[in-house]
Amino acid sequence: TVTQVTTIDRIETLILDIPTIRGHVLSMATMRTQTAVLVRIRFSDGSEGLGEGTTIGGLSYGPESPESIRSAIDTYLAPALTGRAADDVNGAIQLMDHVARGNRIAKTAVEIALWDGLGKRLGVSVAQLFGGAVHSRLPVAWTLASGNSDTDIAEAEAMIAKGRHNIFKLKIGKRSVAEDVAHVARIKSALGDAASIRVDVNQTWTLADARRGLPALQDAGCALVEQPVAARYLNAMAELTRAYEIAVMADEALNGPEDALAVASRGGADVFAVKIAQSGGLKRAAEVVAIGQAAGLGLYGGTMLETGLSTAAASQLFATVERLDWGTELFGPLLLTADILAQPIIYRDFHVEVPQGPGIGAALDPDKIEFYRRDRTTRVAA
Ligand code: MUC
Ligand code: MG
Repeated sequence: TVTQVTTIDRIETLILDIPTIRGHVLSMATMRTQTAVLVRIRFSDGSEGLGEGTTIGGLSYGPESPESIRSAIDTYLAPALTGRAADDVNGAIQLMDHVARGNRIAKTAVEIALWDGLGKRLGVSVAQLFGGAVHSRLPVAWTLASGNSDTDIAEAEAMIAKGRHNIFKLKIGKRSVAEDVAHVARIKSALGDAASIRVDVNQTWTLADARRGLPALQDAGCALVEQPVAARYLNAMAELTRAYEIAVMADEALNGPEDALAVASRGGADVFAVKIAQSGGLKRAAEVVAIGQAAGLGLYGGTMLETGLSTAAASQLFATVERLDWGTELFGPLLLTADILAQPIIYRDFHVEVPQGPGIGAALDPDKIEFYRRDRTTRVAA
């Protein structure tokens, strides 16, 4: 008998633009839509795998844009992978690193689809492929970023009352340090002990700003500050980590395991925000987790504000991590006006539930895909 090896037949991409439920005001951009690059891999045995890559605010967050993600996949990654053995995920990861430098989000979107396909063919979850889930649900934060303190307080109170979130990340860095600290202090004093308050500066402060900002945030009851200064200023990150009790979290500084090692060995953070896309995929994210664990750092499951698809993928990986001391922020689908999954991700009792079922545990709603796809209008007009 001849055993047919299942191969990668086709790798298809699609761009979706989905409006957010409100303006999401970050130091570098205000988001009114989120753009997701979807990947669908068709395998020779008829099985399929789904993946997704997103960034935040076009090219303002990092070096990849939705358009570059799509073109990296279509032009370089897909042709290299087509025809290869479907189950050889490690081989695909190595080949992608060989044919393309960087482009971590693009590689992640493809890698997720490979894991998803493998899990579906084997009838097991992606968490199982990573050794098995040790959690069925994960604590989940919400980001307050309406741009207005009163709106943020009302939003947080509603979230607490609904039992949806009691961990809040405030986006700061757009206004002066003094104004930002006053904003954080107002929100913390309104919510009190009912909420854990953290901030994300998204690299905006100088070291001098941060030297004033961190102790003031600490006095205001803020528990953690994420990426206060530019990612490359590891000396400054290390100084801030040593100097104050408030926890310092590395986010943009963590582009994969090599960065994780550099940040950990330089003492550049108390906590790692682990993002599957910024890490360069689920496997690389697992390596970032391992380095954080080995260094005795706190861990947090980060997001690139993905739809339910990559939120499902991320939760599969984070479900395998023994301790996520700072929880997760896998709230991406809730910031969007539409969930593109046939069965939306479940948020309950201040947690996100890890989807069950084979692969990443997610299926698309075809009507939503049709409605939000970027090329819909051009196709209709043609
Ligand atoms: C970031 O920098 O952490 C995650 C949550 C959110 O609101 O924005 C992101 C990006
Ligand atoms: Mg961040």
